[in-house]
Amino acid sequence: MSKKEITFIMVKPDAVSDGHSGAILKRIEEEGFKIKGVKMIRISLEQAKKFYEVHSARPFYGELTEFMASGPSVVACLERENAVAHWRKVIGATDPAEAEANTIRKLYARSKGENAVHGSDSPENGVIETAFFFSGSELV
Ligand code: DAT
Ligand code: MG
Repeated sequence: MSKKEITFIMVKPDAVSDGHSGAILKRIEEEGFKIKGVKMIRISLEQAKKFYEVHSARPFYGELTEFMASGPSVVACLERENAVAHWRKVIGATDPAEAEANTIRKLYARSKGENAVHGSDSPENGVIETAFFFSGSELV
């Protein structure tokens, strides 16, 4: 039996602005995730730069961090068996043009840069990224 795991996810500013937050939260519940914490926030440019520091040498870093600070995002911590891998499967490839049918990015993303949602890439980062945006008392 595999153990429950947490992942950190975001509904990015494009999907919030395009009115997809509700559909994405519904999909989260349909996929069997427990929502341990959720809130809408406007990420600052400083937070975006720190969150995506691993990509700081990439040519799209400026565009990415400015986009993430451009409007409200929904941030959440989700729990499930294999939460990290399952969420990555549900969201699909980074570029919506390459994402499988019915994945969140295929359904809702605008482009590779404005791609609707984030998901942690490992269980370790699920914990680290959750702690970046949530205090203990904000998680159930
Ligand atoms: P993912 O979000 O699928 O984990 P990633 O970690 O490689 O993808 O990149 C983080 C974000 O950076 C991604 O969601 C969108 C943006 N990004 C990645 N590659 C890009 C590119 N070639 N052009 C523009 N934005 C890009
Ligand atoms: Mg990533």
